[in-house]
Order: sequence, then C-alpha cells, then structure tokens
Amino acid sequence: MCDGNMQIREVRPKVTLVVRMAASVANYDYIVDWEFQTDGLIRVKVGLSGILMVKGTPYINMNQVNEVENLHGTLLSENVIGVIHDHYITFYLDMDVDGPDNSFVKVNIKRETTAPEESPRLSYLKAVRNVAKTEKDAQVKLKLYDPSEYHMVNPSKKTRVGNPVGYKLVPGGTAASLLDLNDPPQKRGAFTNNQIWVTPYNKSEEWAGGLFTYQSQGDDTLAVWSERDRAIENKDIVMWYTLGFHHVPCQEDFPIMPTVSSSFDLKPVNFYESNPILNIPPNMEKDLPVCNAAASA
Ligand SMILES: [Cu+2]
Repeated sequence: MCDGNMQIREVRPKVTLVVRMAASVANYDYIVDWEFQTDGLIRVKVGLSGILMVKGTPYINMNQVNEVENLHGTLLSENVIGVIHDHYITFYLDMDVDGPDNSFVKVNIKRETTAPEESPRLSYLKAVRNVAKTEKDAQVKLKLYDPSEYHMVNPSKKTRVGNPVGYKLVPGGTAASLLDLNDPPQKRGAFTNNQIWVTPYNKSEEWAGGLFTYQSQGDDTLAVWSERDRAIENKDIVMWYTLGFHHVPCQEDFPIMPTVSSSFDLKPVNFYESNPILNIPPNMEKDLPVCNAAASA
C-alpha cells in the first residue's frame, strides 16, 4: 500500500484461536467461545439460540388485549405468548496471574474539581486504587456514572517500571436481576445479586447456584459462601463474573431464535512490558491460510 512517500511494508493480521463449547440447557442452546488473541486479550462470547419459552393464550390478535402489560410477554402468533424472562451465565474464573497469589483491585475513576479561579478547567479525572481486603469489598454492581476498572494483579510481581502485573475484567453488555431478593427463584439464583464476586479458592465452591439448584432453598449459593466475608488479599482467589440478558421476546424469535450474543474481556493490564504484538514476526504470504470458497464447495 502506498500513500505518497509513506510505505507500509508489513502487517500483522489478527489471528484468534477460538475454543468453542455448546451446551443445550432445557429449551436453549448456549454457545460459549473463548477467543485467545495475539495481543494477550481473551474475549469470552456467549451466544443464545434455541426454542423460545412460550405459553398458550386465547388471544389471536393484539386488538383483543386491553392491558398489554398483563400479557407479561409478546403475542408471537395466534394463541402463543413468548414470556418475559432473563438469562444469566456465571463464569468461574480461577485466576492465577503470574502465580497463585493474587489481589483484586477496583480502580475507581473519579472526578476532581478545581478550586474557584484555579484554572479555566472545572474538572478532571483521577484513578483511585482500592485493594479488596475481604469478599464484601469485591462485590460489584456495575454503575455507568461511578465507573471502575477491575484488575486482578499479582502484587509481588512488578514490571520494569514498577506496576504490578495484572489482567483486567472488562464487562460488556449485561443485565441485572430485578426480582425481589427474597423471591424464591432469586434466592436460588442469588449469584446474580452482583455482577462480580471474588472468593478465596475452595475446592467445594465450584457451582454458583450450589450443587442442587432446583428445589433448593438457596442455602448453597455463591451469595451464602461469600457472606462469610473471608480475606482475599494476596491469596489464591477466584473471580466470578455473571453475564445477563433480559429477554422480551419478539416475533422474529419464534419459533426458533436468531442468536443473541454478548461478551466480556480479560485484558492484560501492565502484564507485558509493552504492546506484545510488536514482538511477533510479520506473516508472509506463504504463512497465511488459504481460504478458497471454490475449493471447499
Ligand atoms: Cu431468552
């Protein structure tokens, strides 16, 4: 490629290793992709497809419905309502960033205001690091106007200039439960009460909803374990991230849903001394995979 005197002589095409798992859970199929990228980013994607949960109704047209909210869903076809529901997928992230003993750090981004007449500027930003000492310090409800970064660091491993090596959790589109905390399904699904939890590693604490979720009283969930408020600083710790979807069905979701997806990232934060891609040799044409539609047809 040429632009005047500037010549770009080499490029590094994005290369991603995708590890895919698909789970059929009741009426849905969940496609989970772990994407390992050359810049150290791990992107975790979830795709939802399958067959919608529906209920029967005497209605065959919306002109028969007086109170639309009382449908608690959408009329998808004659005599079929797709009911409003949520999906939550909790990721058990047994982090070991450059060794087993890690700390969870909330890097809170705050507004500083200038003193009167100090500057033409009225406000600027600063980042306040809060190292979580116990489990309750690490329970996070996401807030757009009180933002933080969520770092998992190894406090005893430093970069050349002295930053602790780490990976950060970067949430993407997600959802939080609106049910009453004491509602039986919410007690069983209490792992959705926060989007992030951090617990000390414990072999018996592996499933966020407990071993027997259905028909349980919600007495064996992540929320119950974390109530002990154990120490988590500079220890072998587990981060839990819950990705959620609210689902108000629409006619296109019936009878089989197009895939709905979201993701979150695990991204290096001072883990490398500089951009790791710069150390990767360029790909030559002979190294590239041959993608030929005609050959595979
Ligand atoms: Cu759904």
